[in-house]
Amino acid sequence: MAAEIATEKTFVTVQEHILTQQRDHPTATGAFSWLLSGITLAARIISAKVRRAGILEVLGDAGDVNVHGEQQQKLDILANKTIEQCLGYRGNVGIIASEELDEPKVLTGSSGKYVVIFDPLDGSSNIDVNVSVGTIFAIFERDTSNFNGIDHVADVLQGGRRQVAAGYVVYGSSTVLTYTTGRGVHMFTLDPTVGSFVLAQENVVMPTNGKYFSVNEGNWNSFARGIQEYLKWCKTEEAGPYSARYIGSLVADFHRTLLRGGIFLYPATAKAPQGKLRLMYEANPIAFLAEQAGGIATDGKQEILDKTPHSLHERTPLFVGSKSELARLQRYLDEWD
Ligand code: AFP
Repeated sequence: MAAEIATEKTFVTVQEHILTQQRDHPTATGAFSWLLSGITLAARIISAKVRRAGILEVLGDAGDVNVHGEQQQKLDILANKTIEQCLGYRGNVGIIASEELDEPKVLTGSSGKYVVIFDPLDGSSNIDVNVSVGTIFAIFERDTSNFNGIDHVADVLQGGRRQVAAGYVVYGSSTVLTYTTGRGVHMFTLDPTVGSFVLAQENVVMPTNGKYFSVNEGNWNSFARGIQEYLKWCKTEEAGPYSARYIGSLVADFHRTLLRGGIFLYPATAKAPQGKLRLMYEANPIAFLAEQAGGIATDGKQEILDKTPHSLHERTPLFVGSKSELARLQRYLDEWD
């Protein structure tokens, strides 16, 4: 009995999981696993910083310089730097691009075969009120075929279907990391006592339908008629009615949608006629995860993953969730177009 306990496997860390997944990959060299472990390291560091956000803020009240004589920085800038540093050491990340950087940044020369695009701290305006925030990332193989010799914007502008991995970290009541390399969606919880992400759920499947709709209804007046009619239907007896859930932090809203099903909508509005969310580091990675979990993401006209990007920071409407919900929404959009 004692021997059984000693050999029994009690948990799988994210590093082990990534290595196992890559081992089955015919051309794997280990470089990709090394890159992903850079992201998980950054996630642990950012998680620690987010957990101390209130404390850092108090220290910052003394002025711009804290009691240690250090310059106070906004948490999203710190998160950006953390990811940049963790990926910089890897040697195989050629270029990074992020919400916090105007232009893509070259980390290593031709040896860096990957491009990592990320939103370091999505929903950061929620930190002050202690609401969940997150990090979102998308990884591509570097494509220099469009390099114009001046900047690297063109060589990072790849369509969502070319992502080789994507994921997010939600800094919520616990810190959860979810990733895909195109072979299912896997979820890990950070065990703060040992500092490791431990496997919580393998091959996550989004429920085929769900009774939640998630949208900022403050923008109701500028929603297209099809969206309004769909949302009206969600509130009917025939629908259930559905329950409304909206956190205002994409990672947290998507995390719930992934686990519970339903639909998340951020349509075009008068204030954001192209939509508010960013294609390259919000919609694309979320769409890849949704598809791998059996859901779908569209902009109301086409699948997010089929969109051709035109600029690094471009915005898009985003509708993501259970396939049956998206199909119903599409019927309303088509009817009222
Ligand atoms: P912040 O990073 O400025 O907090 O924005 C968060 C976000 O990009 C995304 O995470 C939310 O889904 C969306 O904005 C919420 O936008 P509204 O406040 O307009 O509903």
